[in-house]
Amino acid sequence: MAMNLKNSALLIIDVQNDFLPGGALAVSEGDAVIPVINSLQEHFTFIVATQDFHPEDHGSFAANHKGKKPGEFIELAGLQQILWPVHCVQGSEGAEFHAELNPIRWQAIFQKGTNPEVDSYSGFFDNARRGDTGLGDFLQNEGIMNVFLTGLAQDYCVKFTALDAVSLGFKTYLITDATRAVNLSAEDGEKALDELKKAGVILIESSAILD
Ligand code: VGL
Ligand code: ZN
Repeated sequence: MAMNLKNSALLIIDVQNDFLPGGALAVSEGDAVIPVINSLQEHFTFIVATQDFHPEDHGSFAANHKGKKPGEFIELAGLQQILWPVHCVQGSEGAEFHAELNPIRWQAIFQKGTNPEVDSYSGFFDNARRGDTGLGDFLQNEGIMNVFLTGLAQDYCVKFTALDAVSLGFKTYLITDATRAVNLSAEDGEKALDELKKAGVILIESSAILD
C-alpha cells in the first residue's frame, strides 16, 4: 500500500439518496463516488459517515419561506443562507444512504442539520459554529490524526467539513475522485478545491490508497 493509514479515519459525507441522481438536490454524477468509496473502505479500520438530517420545518428549505425559491437568499441564525429544495427530511427515503454504499464497518453516523434554526454543512459544527455534532471529540478520543474525506457535495458539506477538520488540527486529505460538486454556480467545485488547497487540505486521488 502506498500510504500509511495508521491513526487515519475515512469520512463519508452525506452519500444520501437526495444528493444522488433522481434525488431532490441531485449532484450530477454523485453516484460515481459509491464504488470508489466502497473500495476505499477496505483500506481503513476506522470509518464514519455523516447524514444530512433535517426536520420538515427546516429554515434552509425555500418551501418554508413564503414567496421564496431555491437559490434565493434569506438570513438564518444571523448568517446569509441560500435556500434549498426540501431535502434529506428525517424519516424520508431521500435521507437514507444509497443502498449500494456498504455501511457494515461504520463505527458511527453523525447527523447534522437537525436544528431548524440553522443550517449545517460541516460534519463537525453548524454554520453558526454553536452546535457541535461530537465528531471532533469522537475522532480525537480514538487517536485519529489523519482524516480522508469523501462524499457529497464537494462545494458544500465536504468543503466545510474539510475546513473544520483542518481548524481542529487533523491532517486533512480530500480524495478528489470520491467527491462531486453540486455546482449551483459554474466552477463552484473548482473554487472549492482551490480554497481547500490554500487552507492546507491535501488533495489526492483514490489510486494513492487503492494501488
Ligand atoms: C448539502 C446543501 C444542503 C451537502 C446539504 O450535503 O453538501 N448541501 N444540505
Ligand atoms: Zn441540507
